[in-house]
Order: sequence, then C-alpha cells, then structure tokens
Amino acid sequence: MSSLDLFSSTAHGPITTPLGEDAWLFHQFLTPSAEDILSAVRMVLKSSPLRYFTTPSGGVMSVKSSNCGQYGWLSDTNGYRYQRCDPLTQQPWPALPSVILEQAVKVSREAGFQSFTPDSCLINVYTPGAKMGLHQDKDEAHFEHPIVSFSLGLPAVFLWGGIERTHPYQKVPLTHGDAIVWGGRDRLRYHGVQTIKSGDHPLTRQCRVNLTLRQSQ
Ligand code: MD3
Ligand code: FE
Repeated sequence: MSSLDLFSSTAHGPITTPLGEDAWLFHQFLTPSAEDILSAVRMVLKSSPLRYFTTPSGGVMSVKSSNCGQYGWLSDTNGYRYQRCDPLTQQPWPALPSVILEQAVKVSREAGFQSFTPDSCLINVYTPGAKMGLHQDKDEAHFEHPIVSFSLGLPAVFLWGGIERTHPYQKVPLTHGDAIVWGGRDRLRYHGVQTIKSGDHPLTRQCRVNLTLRQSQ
C-alpha cells in the first residue's frame, strides 16, 4: 500500500472528500468514461438543443440547458417544474443514455445509496461569465433521494452553503471528471456556482458541462 492510499475513503475506491454529513466529492470518478459521456450528451442535444431558460421573475439564466430522461427540469414565466416533454420540440425528452445512468448509479452506491434510480438528467452548459446563484433544489416530489452531479470540461468553484440562505458558504473547486453525491441531511443545502473563468479544455473547449441526475417523482 502506498502512503497515498491513506487519503482514500476506502482501500481501493476513488479518492473522496466529504463535503458534509451526507455529501461527498469523488475526485476524477469520471476520468475513464468522460469522453463517452460527452458523446452521449452531444447526441441528446441533437434532439433537444441547449436553450436559455427564463426565470419566473422575467430574467434569463446565464447557463444554457437541456434535459434527458423521463422528466426534464425547466423554468419559465410560470415557475420551476419537471415536465415529460421538451417545450421547444413538444416531444418527450431524449432517453437517458446508459453510460450516464450507469456511472450515476455506480457513484451513488459508493456513497452508500443503494436504490438511486434517476428519472431526470439536467444538462447545464456554462460558458465564461455564466454562473448559478445560491439556491436549494426543492422541485422534486420527495427529498429522501440523493442527487448526483457530474462536472466536465472547464473548472468551476462550487459554492456550498447551509440550510438557510444567510449561512456562510464554502468554496469547493471542481474539475473535469469530478462527481458529487449528496442526500440525507445535506439534501436541502443552498448551493451555487461562481462565475466561470475563460479557458480551453481539450474535450469541451470554452465550456463547463454539468449533469445533475435526480429522482424527480
Ligand atoms: C448541493 N447545478 O442544476 S450541481 C442545479 O453545477 C445546480 O450546474 C449546479 O445546482 C451546476 O440545480 C450544481 C451540484 C448540486 C446540485 C444540487 C444540490 C449541489 C447540490 C442540492 C443540494 C446540495
Ligand atoms: Fe441546484
């Protein structure tokens, strides 16, 4: 055993940083599958292209979004919700690619969640200047399921707050290939993403791609 193994959460598992009582960052979990995942995302976006969602208050989000899976999260002047059909195409969202489902189930099991069955994958694409303000994920029907997120391409600083908006937040650097799993006591934490800095990633060029996998129903 090398001394580096002392930093792993398990003897042979990926290197993991605990973010909270029920939240973990799995560094480089997606390194072997990142290219396949990005190819699958490009296929999805041919059917349901990226678009800017409008916020209920009349603003426009700075990230471009789409979805795959049985349900897609969306925002418009009527509010935030999950919907079976893409409002742009009026067709069901594209199916969740198996490589994405497999990696999400695998990382959730490593975090101790045995029955995560995501029915929704939100695709958020950040170009330099894009950000996501502090918010809670609470549009899902039940909060007992965990959430899994994949970071690909340009790095980001993830803002990890408390259970109330005014609580202090930590800054967590995320890089290409990182996966996060959170649930339980951390499920309703405020979180966000700092403004993305410009850069050039060999697989995604000038963007960061975030996939958020959820059990929405
Ligand atoms: C912590 N997306 O789509 S994913 C979102 O990078 C969203 O695009 C961000 O927040 C992104 O809602 C962050 C990481 C994330 C997602 C949900 C959480 C962290 C979370 C819910 C509770 C606590
Ligand atoms: Fe969120």
